[in-house]
Formats: sequence, structure tokens, C-alpha cells
Amino acid sequence: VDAEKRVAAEAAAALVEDGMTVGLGTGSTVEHLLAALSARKLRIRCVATSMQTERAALGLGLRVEPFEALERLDLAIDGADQIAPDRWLVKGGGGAHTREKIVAAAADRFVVIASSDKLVDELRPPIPLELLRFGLAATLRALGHAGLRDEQSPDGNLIADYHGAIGDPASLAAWLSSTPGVVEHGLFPPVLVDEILVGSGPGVERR
Ligand code: A5P
Repeated sequence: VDAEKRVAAEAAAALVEDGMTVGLGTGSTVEHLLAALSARKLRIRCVATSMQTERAALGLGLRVEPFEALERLDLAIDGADQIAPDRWLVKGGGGAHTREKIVAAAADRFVVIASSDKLVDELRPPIPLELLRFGLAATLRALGHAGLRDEQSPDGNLIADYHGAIGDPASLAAWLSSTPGVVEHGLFPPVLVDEILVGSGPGVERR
């Protein structure tokens, strides 16, 4: 699995060009990406979706900037927890899905990198959630099937998992988005996803 993550990450690093602004995701697959990007010694400006990524990127000599002044990114690269055949994704295993979605949406091109075990026939629970602390008990009651993790988001909010049925991902995504107190959920729609690079044995499958 780790070798598949590495080859997918290296294929994504090869898409990065000198002068680009690049969004860096979060997770063990992205750690391989950071190493591959650092080795290429490009002049790029990066934004990080978590402290973990920011620390690792800075440690490898990559230039990381706050994501407050940049209006758009050339490219964003990130892992995923589940990848469905219709390109719906579940993300947020690392609790960073709100930042990850903002970064993916701001990028001209969003590339997903994963090992082949992330491919699923259909999405299954849990769906990660970022929740505001204010009104937490009421938000959890409205959600019905959600459990808190002992984990905070990079922006200090709470991370929970929705364990109810998924059914149609678009309908569930719309309902979660419309629930007050839910900052963001980990369902990423196909419209966000430009390319999926999946490690497959020693090679990479491009979708
Ligand atoms: C982080 O919040 C997640 O969205 C990750 O992208 C996801 O959990 C993939 O992680 P790995 O690369 O460690 O499998």
C-alpha cells in the first residue's frame, strides 16, 4: 500500500511546474508528495491544508504561504479515504477536509493521489464532519447518527463522523451542508475532481 501511495505521489509531483502555486493536502500519501516535490527543487509557492503538512513541507525546504491573500491556485494535490467509480470522494480521515475542500475548489486542477485500496464500489460511512463548538449538542441531535472524535480541525473546530446511511451522495451532501453547525463535510463531488492517480502494483493508473 505504501509503495502504491509513493508511485501515485511521484506521478503527481511530475505535474508540477516551475512558478506554480500548489495546494498541498494532508495524510500519508501527501507525505510522499512532499518528498518528491522537494527533490525536484522547483520555485513554487505552496499552501498547506494542515499543520502537519505545513511542518513537513517547511522541513523539506518547500515555500509555504498563508492562504489568505492568494485568490487561486494552479494545482492542488491530495489523498482520499474512499474513491467511488463516479468520482465522488470521501475525505477527512485526518480531520482536515474543510481546508482540503477550500484548497481543491480554489485550484484550476485538483489531482487525487491514492493507493488502490481506496477504490470502492460505493461510498460507505463514516463521513467526516467539522462542527462548530457553539450549539454542539443541538447540532449532534439534528444529525442523529454522528459521533465526536477526540480531535480538532486545523482551525480549532470539532471533528465528528456521520454514521447514517449514505444513499445518494449529492442528497446527503446537500443535507449536511444545510445543517446549521456543520462547518463542512467530507463528501467531495465529482465536479471538483480533475484527475485521479491510483498506484496499481508498480505503476500508476490515471482516471
Ligand atoms: C485528510 O483529512 C484526509 O482527507 C486524507 O486526504 C485522507 O485521509 C488520505 O489519507 P492517507 O493519504 O494517509 O491515506
